Amino acid sequence: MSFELSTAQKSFFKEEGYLVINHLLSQEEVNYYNEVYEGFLNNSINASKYRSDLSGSADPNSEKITQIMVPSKVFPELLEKPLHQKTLSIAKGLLGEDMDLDFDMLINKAPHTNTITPWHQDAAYWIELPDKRAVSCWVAIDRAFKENGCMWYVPKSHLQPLLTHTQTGNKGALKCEGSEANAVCIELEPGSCVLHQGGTLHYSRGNTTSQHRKALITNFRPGEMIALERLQGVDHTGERKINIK
Ligand SMILES: O=C(O)CCC(=O)C(=O)O
Repeated sequence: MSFELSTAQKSFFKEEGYLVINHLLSQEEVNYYNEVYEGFLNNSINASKYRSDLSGSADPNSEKITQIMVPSKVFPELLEKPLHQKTLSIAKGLLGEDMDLDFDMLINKAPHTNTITPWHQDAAYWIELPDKRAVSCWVAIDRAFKENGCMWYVPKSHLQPLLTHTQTGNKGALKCEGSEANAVCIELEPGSCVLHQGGTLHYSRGNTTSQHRKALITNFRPGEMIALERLQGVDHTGERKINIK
């Protein structure tokens, strides 16, 4: 399933560090992901060993930001479906034909949990690799807007060195300095997506609405780099390894 990008889109991603692609998925496709997502959230698809609360809360009865790593390991049919196929094609178009799926994840902000995802650069979560090309594709399954926690990016931040990160809460998310003042807010319709580079500084506000804010994220890097990660035992199944400077 190939997905063509224009030269302007490729240049924007390279220069700004992020790129919006509207209507990646049809409504029918979004319905499929909603159903599968519901299975993960209510545990009828059992991914409990890959599930944690990104908020760092120690209370298992009040999950605020549900993070489920590697959903396609538990439910492999996802790999053949349009989201994985189209985002792989986009990753190849942006960063080269050697891009491959490194990992995927579900991140849901439950209603009225009002918990931010702190400012961070994804590369802070990763081991040092000689080839740093990487792209995350954040696909909105629900409409994403300011009040339920859409993504915010600092343009061109991927061109700067990695910032100092610290860990929040009980094995919670990493965080660094960042501000909405120099960021852009990316509101998305269901089935639309935003891509970002490994060094792009980003964050999301908490969910103050009465609905879920579900996102399905795929992450790609060169096949050779994935092989190097696996040799070092890194498979993104949930263990938090920190690259703190
Ligand atoms: O969904 C969120 O709130 C954060 C997602 C994120 O940080 C990422 O996809 O890298």
